[in-house]
Amino acid sequence: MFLRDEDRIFQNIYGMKDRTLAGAKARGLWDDTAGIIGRGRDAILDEMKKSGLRGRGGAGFPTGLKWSFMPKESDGRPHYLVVNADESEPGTCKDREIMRHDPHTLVEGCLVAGFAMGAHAAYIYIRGEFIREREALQIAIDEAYEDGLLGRNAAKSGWDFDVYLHHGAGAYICGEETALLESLEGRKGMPRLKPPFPANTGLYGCPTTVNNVESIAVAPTILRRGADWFAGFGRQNNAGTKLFAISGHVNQPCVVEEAMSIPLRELLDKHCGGVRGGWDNLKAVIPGGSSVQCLPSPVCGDAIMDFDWLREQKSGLGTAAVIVMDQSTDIIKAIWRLSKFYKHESCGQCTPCREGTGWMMRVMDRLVTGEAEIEEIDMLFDVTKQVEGHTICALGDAAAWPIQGLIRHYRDEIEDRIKAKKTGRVSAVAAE
Ligand code: L3W
Ligand code: SF4
Repeated sequence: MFLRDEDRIFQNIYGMKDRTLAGAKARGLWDDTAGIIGRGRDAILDEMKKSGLRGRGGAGFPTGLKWSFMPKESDGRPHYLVVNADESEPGTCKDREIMRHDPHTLVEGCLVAGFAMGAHAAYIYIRGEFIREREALQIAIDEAYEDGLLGRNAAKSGWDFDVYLHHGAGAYICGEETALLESLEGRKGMPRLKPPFPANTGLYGCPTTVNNVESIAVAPTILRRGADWFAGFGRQNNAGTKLFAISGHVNQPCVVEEAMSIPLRELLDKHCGGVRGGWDNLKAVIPGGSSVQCLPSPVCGDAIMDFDWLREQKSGLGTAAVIVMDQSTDIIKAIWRLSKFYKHESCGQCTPCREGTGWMMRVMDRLVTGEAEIEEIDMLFDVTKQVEGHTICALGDAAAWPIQGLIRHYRDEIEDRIKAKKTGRVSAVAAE
């Protein structure tokens, strides 16, 4: 069964309705926010844990649990909520739609989440290229202040709360939570070692929770409609509704909110008009942004779009950006392009990533043109294993995993290209 319209949290994701405060209120947002806050911090944390919401930015960490890491007793340091709106994962454009068309879901979410973690301020760190989204969000923040929903005694809740918008400058690594904090503090965006986790030592050395836009924006509706309602969608440990951003070789690319654990095939057929040229024309799908292994077409037929099913396939839900590739795709070149991206975006701070991303890209250069030796395939796989798990942040893993997926599922294609090149059967594929 597909998600019913009335069960969609984002009622204006396509911008067909009024995105102003008046429109947001008409859709039920900001309805008795003071009442939600009046339940108290522990009750909100319990409800969020019970809902089963897992972080929507890529890692899938339980949101209620994360909020509960914030110290309960004050040691004099302010607490901060930081919203990661630096949406830069290739293929990912779901948070953009929230901020562009339904910004009050996020602004109200900041107040509710901020209260639950004892914060009086939220910083929203928005991707620098998101000019229109920044404008829409700032308008929503200004409207909320004018209406008494932010500031002193926000929404008449008795809680003082401010929201600040800060824009990035185009570095993918600033989407990594600790690099984001560095950047927010005015330094170069380079990840910090964890632990300490931000909940203990975050922004300006104070307790901080960094959450993805979608994770925060869904919170008020969960608290209004109840944890059981949200947990009723999806499978155990994979609860709720989820925004999927589907791009590539489908007839109608889109962003859509669906129930977690929807079969991939249903997602593509119902919302995207199916794969271009039909299901039999499918070659591969990257189901969770660029930082996971792809699924080859025989696996796609059974694919369930949630954290656990995709993890079992050594892939991942990541940001739920679904990149569909049909038979016309040069899969080696597609993955090579990602290698080039990660090489470019590595901050260079740790050796396995700085050197490894360069190594991987250079071998991928030769695989694309077929100029590599067969033995280099295993060597490349070995390099990915040297990078994976040996770096300060997840960018190293993210660079390694797509290549591992390529070798795992398309070794024959790589070998065929190398052999064909040696026998002069193919001309070199131009590397852009
Ligand atoms: C306190 C502990 N806090 C974990 C917190 C931690 C973080 C969250 C998840 O993201 C993923 C990667 C890709 N005490 C804690 C704790 N936390 N243990 O929980 O932490 P972690 O380390 O599992 O993941 P991460 O490094 O935050 C990496 C995915 O993100 N990815 C996606 C990028 C997405 C974009 C975008 O455009 N939206 O850039 C890229 O790699 O799948 O698994 O908050 O502090 N004991
Ligand atoms: Fe920087 Fe890469 Fe190390 Fe992350 S893994 S800290 S991006 S060098």
